[in-house]
Amino acid sequence: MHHISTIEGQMTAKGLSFAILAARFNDTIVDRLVGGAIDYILRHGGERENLTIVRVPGAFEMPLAAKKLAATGKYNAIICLGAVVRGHTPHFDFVAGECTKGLAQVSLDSGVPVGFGLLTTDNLEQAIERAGTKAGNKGVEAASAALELVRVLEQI
Ligand code: INI
Repeated sequence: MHHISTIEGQMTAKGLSFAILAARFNDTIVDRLVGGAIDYILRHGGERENLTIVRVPGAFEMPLAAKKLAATGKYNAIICLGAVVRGHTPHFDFVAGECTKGLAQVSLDSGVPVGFGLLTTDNLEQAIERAGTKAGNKGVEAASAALELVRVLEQI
C-alpha cells in the first residue's frame, strides 16, 4: 500500500533569524503586535540575539524596507507588522493595498517568507481587538505563519 506523503513545518524557531518590520504609524497598536511576535518566537525556541526590529514610518514604507532586508540574506523570514485604520479617508485603501501587494511581491521575488501582520480595520476599536485583546493578536499570527513557512519551504 502506498501512503500519502505529507510535508508540514515543525514549529521550532531555534537558530532562525527574523527581521521584525514594524510601522510607527498607530504605534500604540503596532507595539502590541511586536510584543506578540517576539513572545511567540521566544516561546518557540528562538533566541533574542536572532531578532532584529526595524521601524519604518508607515505601512506604505514597508515593502521597500522588506525588499532590502530580504536582499541581505541575513534573515530566514521577515515579520511585517502594521495597522491601517480606515477612519474617514480613502487614503486607507491606497496605503493598505500598496503595502499588501508590495509585501507579497517581495516575498515571491526574494523567496524569503513574509509574515503578513497588517491590521486593516474600520476603526481603532477593531484594531485594539486584534492587537492582544478579545480577537487575538495579529503579531502572533504573523510570527507563527512566518515560522511555519520557513520550516515548510526547507522540506519542499
Ligand atoms: N500608515 C499606516 O501604517 N497606517 C495608517 O492607518 C495610515 N493612514 O491611515 O494614513 C498610514 N499612513 C501613512 C503611510 O503609510 C505613509 O507613511 C505616509 O503616507 C508617508 O509616505
